[in-house]
Amino acid sequence: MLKLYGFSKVNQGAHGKTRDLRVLWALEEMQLPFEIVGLDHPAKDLNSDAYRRLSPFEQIPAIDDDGVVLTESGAILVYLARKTGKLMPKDLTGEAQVTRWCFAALNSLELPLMSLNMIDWVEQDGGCAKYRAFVRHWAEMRLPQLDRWLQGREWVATESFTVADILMAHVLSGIQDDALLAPHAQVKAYRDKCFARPAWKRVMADYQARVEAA
Ligand SMILES: N[C@@H](CCC(=O)N[C@@H](CS)C(=O)NCC(=O)O)C(=O)O
Repeated sequence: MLKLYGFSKVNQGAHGKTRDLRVLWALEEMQLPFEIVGLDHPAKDLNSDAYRRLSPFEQIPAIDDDGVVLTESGAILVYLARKTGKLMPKDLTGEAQVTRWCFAALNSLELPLMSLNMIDWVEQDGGCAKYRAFVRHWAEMRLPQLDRWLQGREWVATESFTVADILMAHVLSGIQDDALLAPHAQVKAYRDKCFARPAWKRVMADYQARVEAA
């Protein structure tokens, strides 16, 4: 049985946003049976020798699928899609488009959006104003570009919902400043459409009931 290492307890700020949700969402969409191994972040469960052997950076998520051990949410989702034949086309061209948009989500979008959040987490007194303005401009460039790409498209990579949409929607959910997203109607509508999926709602309800906020 596939094991997913996810949080059983995590700090309040990260609760409901953690990357194990990407894998949980994919598993729910795919209706693939699995068991959750819950780790307590404040109790340092991620820093044990046993967990480090699975996850070199001591992070969530990780999977152990009968001996296939993987970390990195993007790699896990592509593996699950190939294993099940779901949420990704089976032909090389379709698979390449999905891979392209997985990388776009985790690199071109997540990097500036996450960097902006990090500045705001640590910087309360405006001391990094110049750096923050630079990073915000970086984030601001990507969103209209994505908005343009989404015009006339239902999903980001192919005509059907794929694992790339899970990653893209989850990355976009990290936007903390509504003003950043507001001008980009296509991106907002796309994000809302992804999170309206019944599989996501089931996953989130289970997460809220199961994962403790510290
Ligand atoms: N690139 C990794 C990032 C994983 C990651 O940042 N995980 C966070 C939770 S969302 C984590 O485990 N943080 C705990 C820590 O670093 O101590 C992925 O996409 O899976």
